[in-house]
Amino acid sequence: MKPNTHVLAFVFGYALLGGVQAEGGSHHAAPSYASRPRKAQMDARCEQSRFPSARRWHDRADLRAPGEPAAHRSDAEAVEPGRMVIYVDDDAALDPGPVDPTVSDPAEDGSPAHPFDSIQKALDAASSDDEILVRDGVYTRVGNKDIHYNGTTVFLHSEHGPESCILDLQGLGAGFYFVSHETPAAILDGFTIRHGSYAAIWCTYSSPTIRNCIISDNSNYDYDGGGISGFYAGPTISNCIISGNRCTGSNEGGGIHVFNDTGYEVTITNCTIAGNGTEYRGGGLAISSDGQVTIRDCLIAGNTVSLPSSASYGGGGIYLQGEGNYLIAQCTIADNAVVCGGAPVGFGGGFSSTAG
Ligand SMILES: [Ca+2]
Ligand SMILES: [Ca+2]
Repeated sequence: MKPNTHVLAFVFGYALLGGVQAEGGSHHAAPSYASRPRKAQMDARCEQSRFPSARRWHDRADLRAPGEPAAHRSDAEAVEPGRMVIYVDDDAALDPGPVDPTVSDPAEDGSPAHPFDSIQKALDAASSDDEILVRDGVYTRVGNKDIHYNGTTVFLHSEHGPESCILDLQGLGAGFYFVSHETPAAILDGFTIRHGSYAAIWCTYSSPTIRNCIISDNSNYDYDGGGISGFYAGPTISNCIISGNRCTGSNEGGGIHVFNDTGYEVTITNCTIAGNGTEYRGGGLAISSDGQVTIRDCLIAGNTVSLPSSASYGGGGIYLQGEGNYLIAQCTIADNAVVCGGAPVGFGGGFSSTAG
């Protein structure tokens, strides 16, 4: 990261009503979770596998050719037969402690009949190319928070989307940690993650794919990024709602914060980033990048920088800095604010940038 010598190159928006509407007009499609008609396929594969143990049911060496990009995995239909599917459910029929991952089916092995009752157990049992399917329900407590991907490229997804599969962090900790050099092939798909006290998702030296998620009402009192916090990270975030998250003190990026260097690529598409806040800068999102940053087809609205003093920090909606290449296209940036004591102050209600 080169030191940024630019002095407020340009400022868009208004103190109270951010008015920037970037190229392409006001198009915004509400995020939706596309139902995927593949349960029958997966069940058939599971029957074939018969789940003899919690690990290593198949030789999966043939799943992907060497060097083949993992992008095809965004198409669930492209998941090849033989991929191991590991099931998670914390109120399955044989679970003696529903919604309590510390009281488990003694025969739990990740099979449809004996699913794990925490997501971490499934990840610990998974190989990189495995798929983890999380049944409907509310997930709490150990193993269903502070979850580590372990450097795998697991495709972890809910069965019916974020409205039906909720990680409630109960004000203690974070949801997911991508801290083991995960790549975009590590996919998190279709969860609500709420009430975290240490952001919902951390990406450190990692660049996962996060899609079809609702990340709401999380906070971060210790670091940047109330909802998603990225440090030397290049996450791909799509079809997500990031709302009601906040960080306090001198931390920036109420909804999303990413800091990175050259070589990283941040992509945020078709997301709603609304009602997030900070006391510093970047109420909705704050990005400091020397890499490539693309923000496209997003609604960034109703985010706030609430300054404790009259110091001039900006970017109620977006705050950008760094030497990176930024593309913001087809986004609506509206009704963001920078306020102090309830009065509009600072600069860049909608959008503030010192990016070079
Ligand atoms: Ca249980
Ligand atoms: Ca369930």
